[in-house]
Amino acid sequence: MHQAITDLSGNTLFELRLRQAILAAQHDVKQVGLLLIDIDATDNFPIQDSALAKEFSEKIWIRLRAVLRDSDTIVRMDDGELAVLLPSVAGTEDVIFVARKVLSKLEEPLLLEGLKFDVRPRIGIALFPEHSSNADNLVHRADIALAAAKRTRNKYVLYAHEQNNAPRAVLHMSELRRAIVADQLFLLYQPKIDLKNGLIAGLEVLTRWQHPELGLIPPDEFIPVAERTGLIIPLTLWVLHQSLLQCRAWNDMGIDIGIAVNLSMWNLEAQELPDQIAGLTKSIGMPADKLELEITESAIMGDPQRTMRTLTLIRDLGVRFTIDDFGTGYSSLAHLRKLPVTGMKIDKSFVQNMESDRDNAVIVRSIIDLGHNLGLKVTAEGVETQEAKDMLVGFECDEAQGYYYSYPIPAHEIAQLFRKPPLGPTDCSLAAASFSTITNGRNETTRDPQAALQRP
Ligand code: G
Ligand code: G
Ligand code: MN
Repeated sequence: MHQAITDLSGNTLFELRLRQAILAAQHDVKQVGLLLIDIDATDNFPIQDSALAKEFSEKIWIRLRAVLRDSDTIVRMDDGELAVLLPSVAGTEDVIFVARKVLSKLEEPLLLEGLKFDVRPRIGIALFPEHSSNADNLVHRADIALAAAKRTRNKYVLYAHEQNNAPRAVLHMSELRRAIVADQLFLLYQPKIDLKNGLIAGLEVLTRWQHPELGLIPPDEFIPVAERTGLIIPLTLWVLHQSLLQCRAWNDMGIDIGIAVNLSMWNLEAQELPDQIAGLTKSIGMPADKLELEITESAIMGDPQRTMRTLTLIRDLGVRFTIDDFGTGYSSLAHLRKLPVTGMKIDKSFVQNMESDRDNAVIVRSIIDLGHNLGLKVTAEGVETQEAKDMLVGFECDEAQGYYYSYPIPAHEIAQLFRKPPLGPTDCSLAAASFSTITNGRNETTRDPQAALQRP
């Protein structure tokens, strides 16, 4: 089968099979499922080694065959992606089931010539006729879903019509309410690094929504819904509760670290928030100084007097405040001085391209000086490169956060970061150094999967 297919042009044969399947399904209540699979080149995979690459793709093929039915077609598309055609499925649940099966099979580490490689597949899913009424469009739809999977770093994404036109209009309040109750929300943590010693200084808590049909939804999409509908209040309490519990668990493991939770403007307008935070920290048994709250400039400017009262009450509990996305809002600097905040985070739009954009570098440097003159700790977010990091060190910035150090990652990976030698707080720049040796071709020394995990 492999031979027969690779001898033909993949895309042509696939088109034929797809049309056949669609014709058949038109006379049936069944649907046609399409999986587009992309296998991430793993960090240490020597792509130049064509013999090894060939063996790699053959092994992947064998794995796919092992979990699929004989009636399913696999094709390597011209752009290197693998397409799997499921000619007769009952609906989305069937296809997702197959996608999961494929993922868990493909994800087993692969041994080639005595070397172990991680396999990181991502799948885009589309169905006929649910997502498209013709073959061409179906492939395109699966491709859009695959792009979404890569973008959101989700293992699989089912095509949703809304992905075609950027903002998703269909997130409903009732669904979000259910999501909070039904544990569809989960938290990721992104380290903030102390630039003086390279150690993890704190963790920002970032919320994600795993929607049963739409896949992973980023906060940019559901937080506005939550704010419009008032659900931001229970959502934030859920986030605070879960992350404080997690923080407690880490502390019990000997990991001494604090968390930073994002708040919305609406949170600061709720009179109950100080009492709720006091209640949570007390019942969970976490000192309030392990909690930091990130608030945007616009949140504070909404109703300065009222928010000032709330901020002060919460600050008096021992909780710290940081101004988030600094530089994007319209804060009055005079007002800023009076706020009970201890830190500011420079918005990532200034930091991301500061190596090449002189204006941004000047802005970043000025914000750092401004922050220091106000007695604030300054954190740069969106640090993606070593050059940016080096510039920030030169500017005497206090902390850095960004993909250069780590993506937002699940709690268990945070614990592993801390478990790496030397014991105690993890040296993140050390993790970065061992990663770069991995990317320079085949790694002869010990490979550290945890170090590699944190970086693109
Ligand atoms: O993690 P990501 O880059 O997708 O976050 C996008 C935005 O969503 C950020 O501005 C972040 O502050 C915000 N965000 C993430 N989680 C939460 C949360 O739990 N509450 C609030 N209010 N905002 C959040
Ligand atoms: O607005 P706020 O600062 O809360 O946004 C934080 C979000 O920024 C995180 O959720 C994370 O997904 C995103 N982020 C963190 N580091 C980087 C980075 O280095 N580059 C980019 N593009 N986004 C980042
Ligand atoms: Mn933030």
